[in-house]
Amino acid sequence: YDTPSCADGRQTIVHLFEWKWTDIAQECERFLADAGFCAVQVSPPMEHAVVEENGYPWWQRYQPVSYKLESRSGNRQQFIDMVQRCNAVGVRIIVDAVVNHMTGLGRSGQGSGGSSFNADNRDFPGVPYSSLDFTPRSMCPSADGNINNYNDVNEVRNCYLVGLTDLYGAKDYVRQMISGYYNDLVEIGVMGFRVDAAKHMWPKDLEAIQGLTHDLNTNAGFPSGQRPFFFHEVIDQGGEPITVDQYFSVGRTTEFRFGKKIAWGINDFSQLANIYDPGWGMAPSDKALVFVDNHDNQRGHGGAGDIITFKQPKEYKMGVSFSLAHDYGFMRIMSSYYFDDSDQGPPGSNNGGSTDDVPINADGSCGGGWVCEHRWNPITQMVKFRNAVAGTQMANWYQEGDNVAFSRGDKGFFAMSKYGSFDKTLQTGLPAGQYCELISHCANKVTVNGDGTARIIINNSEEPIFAICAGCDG
Ligand code: LAG
Ligand code: CA
Repeated sequence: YDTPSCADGRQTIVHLFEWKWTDIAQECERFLADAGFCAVQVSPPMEHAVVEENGYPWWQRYQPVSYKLESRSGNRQQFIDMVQRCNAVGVRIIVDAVVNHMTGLGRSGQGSGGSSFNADNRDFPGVPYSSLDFTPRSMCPSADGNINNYNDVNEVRNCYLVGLTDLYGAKDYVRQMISGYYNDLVEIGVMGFRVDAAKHMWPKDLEAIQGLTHDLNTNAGFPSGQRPFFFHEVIDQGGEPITVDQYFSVGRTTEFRFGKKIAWGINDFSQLANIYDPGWGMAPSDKALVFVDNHDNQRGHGGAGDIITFKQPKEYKMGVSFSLAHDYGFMRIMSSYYFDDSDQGPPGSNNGGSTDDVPINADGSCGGGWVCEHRWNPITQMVKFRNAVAGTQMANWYQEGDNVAFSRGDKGFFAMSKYGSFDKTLQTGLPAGQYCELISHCANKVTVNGDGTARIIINNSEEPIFAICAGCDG
């Protein structure tokens, strides 16, 4: 479950948070394929609650009503069309799977696909689930039924996460419904799953559900016998009994400590060494799904604090570029929309209507309130770098004050200077020759000498980043 089936050795996924299926299909064709992205993580595609009183927030999509593919991002036909068009250009789809729970208590009415439901009666006829399919209250040790004490594993996994009705994953029927949802998506041609709130599910239940899930669809271009890619959202920052290693048998885990270490390191470059800290319990590289920020912690929800986001563009470009140059983990890029309020849904959603399209400006940036970090120049360019250096290790580490540099085997060399002015001869580890600097799109050409050294010059205060790689033409 650990290995993403990327086309052509591609190394990076992008979360197109709250994008519509029609826009994602276009983005695969017009940008992501050429830019060398492996896959898109999409917002939860299942039918969800419609939360008018909070102005149709983004988080209504984390309250499932049924597994019908009818959501704010589009309908089933549009979802299928997106998967087929993205697969056709070698870009895969990863589904955000919300399977720990259904809607919040107190909620009833109709979901985004028209199914009725009543959470207090545990009645979700669109699946169908009844009261028999939810964790018995007697198994939850907390007084009010909610998760309050993160030191009690039974509480974290058997009680209500922020008041959300908790599915009973030990039950065969529940496992069949969830794997049925997965199999429908696999049949359509998706590559894998981000399992939402996996910390709140028992690993043995996840194992059973995944065991019932089919191999990837060969008609969608996947090799025969290939298992879906799974990564589990486990917020482990140390100090709690639930740790990422408990999930290694069922796939990768989100590594929230990575984003913190990047934020600290961008603040103080001397902390950029040893980003992977096994002593802190961080997942080993081949088990880690890494990201600088995600849709929760960028707006103060799960795992927030000490995080850099698009709201500090220069620091963010440095943090994501350094991460992409690094050899730790499988990397996800966040692609956001602008917001003032942490509940706020995507552009267009506040009127209850559908999400706005994503307009692309003449200069390649996005308009209409979409940030599109994945189209920011250094980020796009470093995605190419990561593909080019895949499989190599870091070497020739250099850090002095506000400057840092390192090589990736004999395939690439990266440097960064916090205030954008650097001029020094360093060992690059590269074969002699002329190289195109990637961030400048080859406006800067670099000569690597016979002994592997090169004069590294950075002179750009907004994008103070330097990268060269073998076979990269800018
Ligand atoms: C996750 N990780 O474990 C998601 O990444 C996170 O975004 C989800 O929470 C959470 N699990 C449940 O899927 C989000 C918001 C919550 C929101 C929840 C359900 O961060 O704030 O809760 O989705 O929509 C909301 C209200 C709560 C309320 C609850 C139930 O904010 O105040 O208690 O709904 O009605
Ligand atoms: Ca649970």
